[in-house]
Amino acid sequence: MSEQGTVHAADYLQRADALRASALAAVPANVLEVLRVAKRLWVVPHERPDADALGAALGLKAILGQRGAEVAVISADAPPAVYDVIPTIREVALEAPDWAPDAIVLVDCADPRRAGRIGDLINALPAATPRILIDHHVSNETTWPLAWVDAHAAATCEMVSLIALALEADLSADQGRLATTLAAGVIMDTATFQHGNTTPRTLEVGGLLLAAGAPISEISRKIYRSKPLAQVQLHARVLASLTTADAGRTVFATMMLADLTESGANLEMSEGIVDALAHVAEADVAIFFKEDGPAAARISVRTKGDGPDATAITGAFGGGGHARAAGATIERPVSEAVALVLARVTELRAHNVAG
Ligand SMILES: [Mn+2]
Repeated sequence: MSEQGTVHAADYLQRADALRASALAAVPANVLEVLRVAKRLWVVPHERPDADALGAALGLKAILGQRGAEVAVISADAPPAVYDVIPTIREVALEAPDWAPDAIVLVDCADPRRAGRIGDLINALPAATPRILIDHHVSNETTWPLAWVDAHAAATCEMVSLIALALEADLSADQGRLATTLAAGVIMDTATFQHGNTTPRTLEVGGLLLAAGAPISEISRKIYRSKPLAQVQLHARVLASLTTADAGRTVFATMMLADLTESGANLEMSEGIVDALAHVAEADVAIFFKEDGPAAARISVRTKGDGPDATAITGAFGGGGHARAAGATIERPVSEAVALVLARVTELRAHNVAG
């Protein structure tokens, strides 16, 4: 009987050997070569980083660290407290180190603009500094020559796990802490292997990380089923604003900044609300509107079944994401953003019927 959270060395080595050939086939050779030779790297997640961006960045730090490289993980925003589930989360820096990198790696996004103020630092580096991109977003249209974009990967952490195998790194290192770091991202982006983005390879990587010491069940509970009281109260308040449109096929809710202050919650505690909206069985589009100042709203969109492509909804407002989960920022007050986005969804539904 195997126990989660402990390293099962023989099982791990067998699984690593079984997956290595497909890892080597998947990771572009030019990306792998730069990762092999770089001695000092900056690894940068997108702004407002989630467990996949943080896990991928910190996982790469540990993997390249095994090869003797010095790696700084630099984030525009501090990691939300819920991601303390990642054992090395304190290694995230909010400022660049005093040394220049000989390569940078941008993870879980398409463009330095998504990395906020750290993206500006990347753009200011000498043009000769190699820039690597590792991402799984279908909306990624990068022109960087050193890019590995795999829209079939469930998570960037799935891709980084394959990079580890290709570089012959030990995913079971540090009593399973590295495996835990990468598993956090896979669990985040698949909702613990529940989303349709989960492939046989995702489960193989999950099995590999489990054998390497990741406590899958405990990570999932900490990310998805453990919340402070103020957060549950915030969710109750926001879900009370639930409204339907398009004859019930669209559900949406709004969160004003006053909802945060009055429930004693913070912005990161709104995580998960859009997924609760998506629970409505009769709806195939769920939209969560968050007030982001007097003239800005952030939207998170989930779609299912015959609902339109989520990136077709958010793309109209300069956003991006995946077919079933996407987001955007709209420079309008929430009430105007609601009207604009609902009109866009109705228009896409009409187009689907016509097309
Ligand atoms: Mn991701």
